[in-house]
Amino acid sequence: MEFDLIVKNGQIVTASEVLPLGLEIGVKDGKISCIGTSLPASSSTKVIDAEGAYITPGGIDSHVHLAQANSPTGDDWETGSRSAIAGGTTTIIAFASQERHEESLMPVLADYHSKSRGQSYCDYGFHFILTNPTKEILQKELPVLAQQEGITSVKLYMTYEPMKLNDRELLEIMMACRKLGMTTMIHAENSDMIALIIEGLEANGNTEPFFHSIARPRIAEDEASYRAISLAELVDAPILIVHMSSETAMGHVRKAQTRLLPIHAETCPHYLFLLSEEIKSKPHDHFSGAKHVCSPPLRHHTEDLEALWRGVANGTFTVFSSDHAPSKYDHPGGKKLGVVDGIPRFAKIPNGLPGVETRMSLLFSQSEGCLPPNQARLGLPRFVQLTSANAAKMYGLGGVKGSIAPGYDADLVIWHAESKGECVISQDMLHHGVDYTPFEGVKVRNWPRYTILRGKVVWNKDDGRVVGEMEYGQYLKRGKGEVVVGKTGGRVHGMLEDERKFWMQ
Ligand code: DUC
Ligand code: ZN
Ligand code: ZN
Ligand code: ZN
Repeated sequence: MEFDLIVKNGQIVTASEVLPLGLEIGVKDGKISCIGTSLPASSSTKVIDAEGAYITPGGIDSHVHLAQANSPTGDDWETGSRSAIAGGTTTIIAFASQERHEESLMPVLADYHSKSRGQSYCDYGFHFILTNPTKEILQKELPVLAQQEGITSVKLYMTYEPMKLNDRELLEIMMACRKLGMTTMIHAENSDMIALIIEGLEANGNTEPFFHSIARPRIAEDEASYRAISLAELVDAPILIVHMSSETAMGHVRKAQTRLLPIHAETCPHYLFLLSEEIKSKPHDHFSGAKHVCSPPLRHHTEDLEALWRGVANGTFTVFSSDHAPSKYDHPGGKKLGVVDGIPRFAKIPNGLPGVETRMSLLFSQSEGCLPPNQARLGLPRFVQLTSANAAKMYGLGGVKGSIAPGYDADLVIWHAESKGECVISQDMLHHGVDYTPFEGVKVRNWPRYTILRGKVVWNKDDGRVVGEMEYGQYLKRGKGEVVVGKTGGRVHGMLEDERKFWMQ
């Protein structure tokens, strides 16, 4: 066998183990063809010496917003996917988003394909955001998406006036998805609680950015998460609750998992590293809190962060995604979104933070890859589960992405050995298209030295630059998702299973 690439002298990490130092990865035609020792290099084989560093699967970021109509100043595919590979992410799953008035998903999908085709540095797929789930869409179009387009997941909103769905709609979609082996992702916040509070805040003139975190209290997430779990249980559907930030809501997920319900959860870097303190006005920039406005909002106390870190370590969270949802802070002409007639209005600030590039490094820095076991927040296999392996399984990329084993795509992150990768995150080092990072000043203990996508080096930190090409990223037709936690169809509770047969279509 003649290899295109051999990566030697590294320590391979998978979702289940850390392999002994010195195993070599042989790559042919973009795939890992073998893992062994003393692999033969020919004159045309590229050899990379990992210098004893850890090698993890290329990151899969399963929650990324690029070029959506509702965030006109955010990243396009070029800047967003470039940012991904510079941070060790080789696959993103972004959103194609239906607007309420749209009766068919097909033209929407065509539009999202045309914005991304030939314009991505990394491999990518789409989830569909459904806001108008007609019978036609559920019965005729979803099967086409799943079976022909490789789109096997949807995202649903329980909040935001233009997008929110009622419980009946959520149930209908969950049932349709269950039949097709699709995964239902849910943004869980109680819309009416939030609307009531916003009205009161505005009436009292409390409109500065910080009030965003008051407008969306934990209880709104707790209630909606519990409701989403109950709806899923009723119809025996696997779900994933996205961007979770609340300990109580996480506890609802944990309890459901203990009962073997297929309830999955996601959290994001900002909920583990940042507090609502960030949203307060700074003396030098009255509006700067807008840089940290996301939903659910950053929470108030370090105990909130600690609770989520426990969920990272103990298996409650299935995936750790960036929820990269960028909007520029400053706009040409000095205009800021969220300032209306010179007055800051938190309710008009676009929700979401950029983070696709910093996700891998932030979590790796807290793992046994950088810290002794008694100080680390998580082990290395858990790091791999959260940043790639579980997303691959859940979203139908199992066997292709998310592991370092023969037959898988050769998507790799080679980290720095020892402390050579330490750095302080700053806007100047990042590759996204927006004008700030919410993690400015956060110290990380390592940063990807090389990112390799299907056997090609696409990011080289030694050179300090992206070396991949924009046309190299491929669209991924995904298969059916696997239930990673719990199970469907089993006897998990009793009554509901017995009764469902009388009514479920
Ligand atoms: N939901 C997301 O998934 N991203 C950004 C904002 C939001 O509400
Ligand atoms: Zn959301
Ligand atoms: Zn002020
Ligand atoms: Zn999002």
